[in-house]
Amino acid sequence: MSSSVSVANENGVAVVTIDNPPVNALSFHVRKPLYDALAALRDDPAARAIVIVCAGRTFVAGADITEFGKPIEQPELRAIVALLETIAKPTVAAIHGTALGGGLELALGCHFRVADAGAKLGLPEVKLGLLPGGGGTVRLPRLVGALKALGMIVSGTPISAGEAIAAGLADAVVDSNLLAEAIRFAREMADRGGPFVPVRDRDDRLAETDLAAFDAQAAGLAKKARGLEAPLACAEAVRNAITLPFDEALAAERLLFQKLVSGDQSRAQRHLFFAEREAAKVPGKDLQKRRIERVGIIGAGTMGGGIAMAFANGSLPVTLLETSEEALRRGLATIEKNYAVSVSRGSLTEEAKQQRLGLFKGSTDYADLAGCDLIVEAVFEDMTVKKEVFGKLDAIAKPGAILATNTSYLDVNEIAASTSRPEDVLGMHFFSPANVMKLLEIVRAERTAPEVLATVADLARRIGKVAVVVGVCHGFVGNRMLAARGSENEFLLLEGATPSQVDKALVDFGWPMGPFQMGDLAGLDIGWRNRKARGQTAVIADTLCEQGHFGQKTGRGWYRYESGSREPVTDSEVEALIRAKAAELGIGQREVGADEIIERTLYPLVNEGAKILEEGIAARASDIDVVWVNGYGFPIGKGGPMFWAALEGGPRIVERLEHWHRQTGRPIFEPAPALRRVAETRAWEGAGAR
Ligand code: T1G
Repeated sequence: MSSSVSVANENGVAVVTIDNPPVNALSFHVRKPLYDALAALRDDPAARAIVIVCAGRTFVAGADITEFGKPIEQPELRAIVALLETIAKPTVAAIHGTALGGGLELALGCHFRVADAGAKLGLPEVKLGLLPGGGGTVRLPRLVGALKALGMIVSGTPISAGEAIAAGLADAVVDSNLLAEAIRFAREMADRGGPFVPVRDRDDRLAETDLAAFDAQAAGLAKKARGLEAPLACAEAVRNAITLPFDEALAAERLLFQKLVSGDQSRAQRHLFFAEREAAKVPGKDLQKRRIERVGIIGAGTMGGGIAMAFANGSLPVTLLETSEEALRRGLATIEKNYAVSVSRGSLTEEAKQQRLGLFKGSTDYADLAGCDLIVEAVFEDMTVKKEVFGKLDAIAKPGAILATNTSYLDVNEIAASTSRPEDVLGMHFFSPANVMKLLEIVRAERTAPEVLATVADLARRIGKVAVVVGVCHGFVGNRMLAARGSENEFLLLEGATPSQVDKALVDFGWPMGPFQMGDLAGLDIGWRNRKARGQTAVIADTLCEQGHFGQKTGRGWYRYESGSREPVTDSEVEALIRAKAAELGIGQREVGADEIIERTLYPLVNEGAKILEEGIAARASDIDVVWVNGYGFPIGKGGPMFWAALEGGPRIVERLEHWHRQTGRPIFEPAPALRRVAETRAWEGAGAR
């Protein structure tokens, strides 16, 4: 036996235990002994039945993602599943935790699946730009039907044990003693006697498929793929399960998998999987994380209310502080309305809504925050106001409480320095709506203690956020790079592009929407206020704001919006305004192509990321990718700006930046030294600060 796979015999039932922390991934050092053990047990008369179970916190959570892109060592998962299906005696998968990907495919190779009540079962490969490559696209439809399988595989969303038994994926669900119950189940099956039909030979659920309905659902899902190949391949593979004999469908799945796994999109999405986990790691040995059991939020406006909901959604009691009873009432009413909308949409039960609302306590007295372990301020974005708040917090917060500012731009060092406890101060930059957006920039000030960072990074996971530790500068990582991405927008318009041409170029690249539509959504007045505060101008946007056109909220901005509609409609008056401004400035008009738009928006984005790396504001290039994919909608199939830049090729980006620098003389196009280094080494690692 090996340390990863062991076999015991429980009165005639063989128990095969997989032990490969942390998630029992099907690494080669698991697959080989597992195959050998099953081959031996197949012919072992002392084993009347076989149970496969996992040690640790979860059943097999998938193939070992770190093995992709390297030569495959035999036996592959497919061979193990094929072997399982030659076993005549009953085989049972005992599932706890998350049976995902190759883990669920292993379980599908068994005759039966017994799941712990808290278990989840799913095929999330699409999130890695893949499809189930161990037979899942051909076996799952045979148990749950093609339409249910299509939804599970294209979404990648796991289902609960209860849903699994209702769908026909699990054969029993137990509340406790999973292994004992699975052994008992296996023994009962052996006593009952066979034959035991392997999943591959079960066609009953497939026979009922309405192919037209399947194709209609698949077409609807394809519309949401937004340039991603994996969702389409998933649907094709499941359709093959319906229309082709098993072995042909299995062979087709293999070909589709091989194409995806070697493609850039899957490499990009696998890069993001590990990048997200790296970004939340805080360097430092044995950091003593602090207990966070009660959170205080100052400010019940849009951000404060959203932040409060984010913590309540993570089951943390929240004290919400406002300056007046009226403001507090308004804030709490908005929170209740938001939860009510979720209930009406079916994404939250009424019971869960009441449970979460029960976690809120309102107050207008700072003294009520004295018991909080973490206090986050989300007051007006003004340094004087922030310092006043932190002065009060310094006076009332208990020793060891973590004090966080939600500022988007202000200097967290300056805020920390205004307290007697700078080591307990940091930034927690949420993105609006804070109860929805995944990204949380954890802003590390100069004196923030490492265990404070580690505590907040851990807390971020608890409330379902994707955390990235960033340094202090204007706009930290995301918003600083956003400014770089948008710095040429008006120049492009003045030279001849229209807002819809710029937006289309970026949407065709894979963004959910372009910068002008995004501006209308967020409100043009926000940028206008920021520009005025910094003494900056934008000839066209400022004019729109002076005319009171702030975007969707006023019905007009870069586009027009029919009442009640969010659909942007080209506004001829805006285009006339752009032409008039260009004429005033003596700027000649010309065709501006999509390639130029990408070069003048996304190459400065990458260049600013390179500067951020050099300055140590981000520890890794992959951290920057995590920020942009989770906070700004950078297409996941391109892996984030820095991963994409490596695909584009540093030399080409440098060459084009130099071209636009010569054309315009604007510093935004001056290639950063780190970018030049990447152009030489083709890798960001080591491109940071020397
Ligand atoms: N392979 C390798 N490492 C993995 C891994 C995997 N499948 N899953 C997790 N890890 C590492 C992770 O990088 C981290 O490492 C540690 O385990 C803890 O993970 C053939 C082709 C299971 C829900 O997509 O969704 O099967 O940072 O921090 O929050 O058809 O991990 O500690 O060094 O995420 O408790 C399909 C991916 C693979 C599941 C646990 N399976 N994993 O979440 O811990 S492809 C998946 C997860 C496949 C087959 C196909 C989550 C989790 P480190 P964690 P967690």
